[in-house]
Amino acid sequence: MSFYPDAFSLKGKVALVTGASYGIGFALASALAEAGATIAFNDINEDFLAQGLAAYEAAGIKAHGYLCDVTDEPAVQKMVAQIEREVGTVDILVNNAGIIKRVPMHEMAASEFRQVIDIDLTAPFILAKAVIPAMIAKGGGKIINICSMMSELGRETVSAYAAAKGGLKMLTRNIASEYGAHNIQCNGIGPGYIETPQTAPLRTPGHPFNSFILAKTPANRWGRTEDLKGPAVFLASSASDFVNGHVLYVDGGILAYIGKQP
Ligand code: NAP
Ligand code: GCO
Repeated sequence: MSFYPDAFSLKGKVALVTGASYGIGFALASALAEAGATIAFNDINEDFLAQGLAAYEAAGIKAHGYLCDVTDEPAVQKMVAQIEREVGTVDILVNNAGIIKRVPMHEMAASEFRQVIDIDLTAPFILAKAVIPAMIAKGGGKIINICSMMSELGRETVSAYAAAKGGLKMLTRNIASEYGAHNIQCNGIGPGYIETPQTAPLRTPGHPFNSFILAKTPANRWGRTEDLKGPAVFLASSASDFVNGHVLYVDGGILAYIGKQP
């Protein structure tokens, strides 16, 4: 096998991308499909699932869609078993589904905090637990957890999200540690500030956060979901077989930069 492009090929692989009807998940799944993977994805909302299937079809991708709440362990185990029957064993898991609640911590209800932790941290555990046994039996696999700037930094109003994404970084490292011997590589992608529905409230014209982020980003722009495609294919492919427990930040340089002088 020549190194390039074979090492980056995902031909014959099955990828499960959670929460991938649109946004970052859709872009990641599309990239994996373009590299040859067969795509399975889920959504918690039937209408969004249908819209996602139509969007994949419009992009020339035959994706397999499943209605599933990633926090519901029995439902996740049932979905993974259905994927194994209908598509094949999951070779690549991308834990993308996630939410954020922007509330000052002292005003946040514990139930809101728990909901963010449940979706952004407990669910990646549930999904990884569901796919790892078959990956071990198959001789290996890839798990990619979608982390965040908040895996490294805090800011006002995102306490639950930062706690979850910080935990997700350590869950990534622990899965890498516990299953590396089974040829399972678990890594993270830490997107910077990306133009998606999740950040739309921060990008309204004149919103002070918009100029703030541009001043904190050496690239002087918001990220686009396309910026995440190459890192995803790399971490899903055999080109990264000796990369394990790493979080690849795709942030335009935010974490390296003190910020533009006012
Ligand atoms: P988004 O536009 O809000 O999409 C999130 C997706 O997750 C939606 O498809 C949503 O489905 C799904 N989802 C939420 N809860 C779910 C559940 N319980 N079960 C199944 N699916 C569920 O978010 P995004 O901006 O694309 O972000 C995707 C991931 O990247 C998240 O983990 C986010 O934390 C992370 N991230 C985003 C940015 C950014 O700047 N956008 C930066 C760093 C990291 P519904 O639409 O049906 O609710
Ligand atoms: C926020 C944003 C961020 C991004 C992303 C940054 O309110 O600060 O939503 O959290 O979503 O996680 O990496």
